[in-house]
Amino acid sequence: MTKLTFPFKVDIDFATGHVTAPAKVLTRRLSDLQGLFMDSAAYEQMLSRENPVLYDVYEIQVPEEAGHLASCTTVIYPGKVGKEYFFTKGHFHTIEETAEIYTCLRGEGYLLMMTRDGRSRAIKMTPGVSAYIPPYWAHRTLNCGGEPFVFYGVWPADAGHDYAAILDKGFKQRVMEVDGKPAVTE
Ligand code: S6P
Ligand code: ZN
Repeated sequence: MTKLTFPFKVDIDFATGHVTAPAKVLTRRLSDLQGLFMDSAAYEQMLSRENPVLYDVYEIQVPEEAGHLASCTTVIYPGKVGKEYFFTKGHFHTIEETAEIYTCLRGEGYLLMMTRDGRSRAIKMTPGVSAYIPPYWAHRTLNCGGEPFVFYGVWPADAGHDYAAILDKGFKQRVMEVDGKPAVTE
């Protein structure tokens, strides 16, 4: 760290995930997740009609340097592409030795994790559940409920995002609606 940073606070609205300044909003729409959903025909059909927002990320701004902690809320809206619930792109951290903590504030979802050598884990997320993503585990979240799924994540600010492997090979697990209920499949 080079420069002294001063303490600050933000207010988080648990219902909407909105964060007061200093926060940056990143919006991901259906068109930003090309090639990631299993049912590509359902994806193309949906995209020909609409381009909904799948999730918003409200990132609390800190220097992207070792020593700082970055954090954000993510709000995944309810919906499906075919039978598969709306999810985030998913990523490894560029500095793979960095962990992350996700705490659910609202709604119902899953945190999916996998390693490059083929291990996988899924954690069900409901309000109050705080999940630990250890170093080396890629992570993706999804909303399997009928309301916005909101969680708060904290990670080393210099960790970075590596989306390449997920865009190339996808995620090991998927969560689909089967008989009206979410089912985790490999
Ligand atoms: C960052 C952290 C989250 C995600 C966000 C969106 O390390 O894991 O802020 O960036 O939930 O997911 P994604 O996969 O689109 O970046
Ligand atoms: Zn991350």
